[in-house]
Amino acid sequence: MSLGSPEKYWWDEPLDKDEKTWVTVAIVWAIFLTLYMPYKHFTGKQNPSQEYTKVSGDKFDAAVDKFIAQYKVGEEKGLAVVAPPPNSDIFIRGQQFKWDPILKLKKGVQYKLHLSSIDMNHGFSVQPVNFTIQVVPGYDNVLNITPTTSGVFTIICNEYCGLGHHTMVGRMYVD
Ligand SMILES: [Cu+2]
Repeated sequence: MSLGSPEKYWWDEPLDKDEKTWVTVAIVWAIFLTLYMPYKHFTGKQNPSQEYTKVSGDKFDAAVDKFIAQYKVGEEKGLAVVAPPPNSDIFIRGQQFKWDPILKLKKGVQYKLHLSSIDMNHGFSVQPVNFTIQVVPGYDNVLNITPTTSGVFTIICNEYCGLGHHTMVGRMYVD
């Protein structure tokens, strides 16, 4: 028995009707999603627009220390608790393995939040509101934020940053 030789151009055949349908569906869906992402950026409420500026780790470190010295009201778990005035520049520093300092904010008041890391990439994630920003060393993420809910919020790191990653937990108070 012989199997014979396979057809030389077995792949060079017109598309089947089902194939055509699915390829069309996939392309239409991809185009829809591509347009939906920028649309949601502007109309959705989950992604705040932000600005980046370059900043050296030393400079950011010094700015955070100054901010803490200026508005410190207490201490908790070895971290400074800071209560900045409304409409001020506020800072959170990411580093292995803490979010520093702990902020005490007021509901309905706008602040200019500066976020950076002084060692490596971290993921700034506020729970349970699920607000997430990637924090990269060398860049100051500047966000105008207005807390809309009061309570105690937990800040976790959602970018693996080393052995103590799971212990990188911060806190924020809004009242
Ligand atoms: Cu981490």
